[in-house]
Amino acid sequence: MSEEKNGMTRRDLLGGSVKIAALASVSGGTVLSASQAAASGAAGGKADVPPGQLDEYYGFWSGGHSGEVRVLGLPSMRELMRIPVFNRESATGWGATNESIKILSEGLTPETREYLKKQGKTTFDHGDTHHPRPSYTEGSYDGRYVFINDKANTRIARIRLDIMKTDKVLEIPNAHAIHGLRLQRYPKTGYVFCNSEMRIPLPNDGTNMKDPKKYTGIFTAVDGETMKVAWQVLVSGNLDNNDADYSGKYVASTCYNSEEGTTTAEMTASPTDHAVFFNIKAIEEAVKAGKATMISGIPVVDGRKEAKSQFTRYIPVPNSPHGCNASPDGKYLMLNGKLSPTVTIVEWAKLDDLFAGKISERDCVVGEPEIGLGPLHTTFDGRGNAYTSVFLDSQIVKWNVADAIRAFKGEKVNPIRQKLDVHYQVGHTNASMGESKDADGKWLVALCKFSKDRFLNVGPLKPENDQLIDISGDEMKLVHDGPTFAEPHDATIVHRSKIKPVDVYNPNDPLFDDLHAMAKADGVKLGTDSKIITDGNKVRVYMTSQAPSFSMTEFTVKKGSEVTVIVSNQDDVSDLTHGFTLIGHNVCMEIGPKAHASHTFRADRPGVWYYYCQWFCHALHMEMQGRMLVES
Ligand code: RUQ
Ligand code: CUA
Repeated sequence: MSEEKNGMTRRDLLGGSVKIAALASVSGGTVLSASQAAASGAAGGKADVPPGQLDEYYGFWSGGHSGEVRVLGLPSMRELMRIPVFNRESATGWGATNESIKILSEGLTPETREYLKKQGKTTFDHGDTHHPRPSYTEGSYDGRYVFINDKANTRIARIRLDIMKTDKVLEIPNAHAIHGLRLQRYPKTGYVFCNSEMRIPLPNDGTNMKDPKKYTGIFTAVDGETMKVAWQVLVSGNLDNNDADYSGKYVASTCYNSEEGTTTAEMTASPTDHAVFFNIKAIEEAVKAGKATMISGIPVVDGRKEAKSQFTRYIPVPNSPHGCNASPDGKYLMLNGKLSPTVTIVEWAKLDDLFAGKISERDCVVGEPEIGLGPLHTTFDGRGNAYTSVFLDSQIVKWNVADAIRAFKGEKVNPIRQKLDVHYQVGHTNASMGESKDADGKWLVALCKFSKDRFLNVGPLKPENDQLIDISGDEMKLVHDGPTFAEPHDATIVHRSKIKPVDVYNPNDPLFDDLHAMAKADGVKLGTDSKIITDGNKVRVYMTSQAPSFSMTEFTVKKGSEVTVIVSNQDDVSDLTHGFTLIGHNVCMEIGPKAHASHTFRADRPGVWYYYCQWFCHALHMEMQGRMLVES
């Protein structure tokens, strides 16, 4: 769209013939698709996005233990982008540039930073992402951010959707393994709710490890604007997934191991566990009144079962519930049984009476349909139907919520509408717009943990299988198999009208504040000047890039210098990213249009070292290079 706005596109730069060829392929593609659609029948045709056409939805995909987030287009299921988050990423230099190191390290606790420093590190090199959630205003996606958890190193991160880059990373103190992550929906995000999955002693400093009965779970609310922890609640049991209501009053978490054991046998001994419901206002008031205990500088209230507080209520749910999903009509919360074949339906509106002591916990349950073996997650079509992923049966089960509630009251109705086989062992499932009040019931993805025989064999490590299902009609139809690398747990599907990314960076974006300050102190006009500043042992090399050259094709430093290369991309053109790769020095970075990026390294190897642009930018891209001369 803004290709026009910028006047020139990468295709223009590459030459007119490419543009003509591209236009020809667009019209050719449209003709092809019409005939394909006719040939492939109702469901298949709709999933087909011909060459040159844009998808209708963005999909934000977790990358699991790859540590990243991926952006897919739906319904084509084409992978559009990878957003490095907790991982070290080669193409963009994420985790190595000064700007990304700052983002990855500034939110760590002092204790973690100290530990990493002793290992010669500034941050962790990996993460385990599960639940990507786009921010809300009044229950609708507002296109500002996506938030994501890191189970491996107890962190959360925020991705800015205008540039599709991570801008904040925060380690959660007092917690251990952030798994469940969901957002406040009303009035807006607002809080990012984070579940500590593992129970630990507090403080966790080696003094009180022996008795697991004294360990505790903890629930965290982070302010999504400031990315600072707002408050925490001590809880009983291991927190799993969570979700918030559509009124801003309550948030809930499923818990397994209410037994508080440490072995599998101990953890699954009891036929019932619970979901814990948090009263946001009661917690906020206690924190405001100074009634919270400060632990690691964070106000913490006691919401454990035995504390019988006004902060929490524990609703008993059959064995080890996992997924926790609020329905888009704002009325219900589905607690998925995992070891029980049931989904437990809680009505949010009953919680006022529960917290007031007028009714008991199980009075909030208005339905408990039997779905199949191993229900994990539920999503919605906005037409009153729920879709539950069933792990052991390898199925997506469509059921009607109103009928499930009638059946619970004793009426003879079967809420199950259809059971569709998926391939195989499905974890999360999510429908288009299904996590928001704008659920539109068009598409559903089933994120399968095993692909087995569905793809060409690539050795012992197989891809996962993300399947696309058309749910627009009465019957679910499987339309696409999508192999993915480790390991999308969850995905959120957002209509493209909600997301408005830019094409070119604002050169004065807060992301570049440190570079502007440094350049100012050096008397350099960032983005314009080419200058070498020598500051004792430190050398700062400021250069610009404009296709197809760097403003500096040679610079000389003394062996042992600590060199910082700062590159400012002057190209103001959509899709015109440059790179800076320095041979033999572990230096590689992306510099987007009008962006700045910097990398610091030690020049310890006398000789000639070439640097080059690694991002294809021009017919003379190969020639975009220069030399660093290191004097002995
Ligand atoms: S939760 S399926 Cu994080 Cu189910 Cu993975
Ligand atoms: Cu600049 Cu390739």
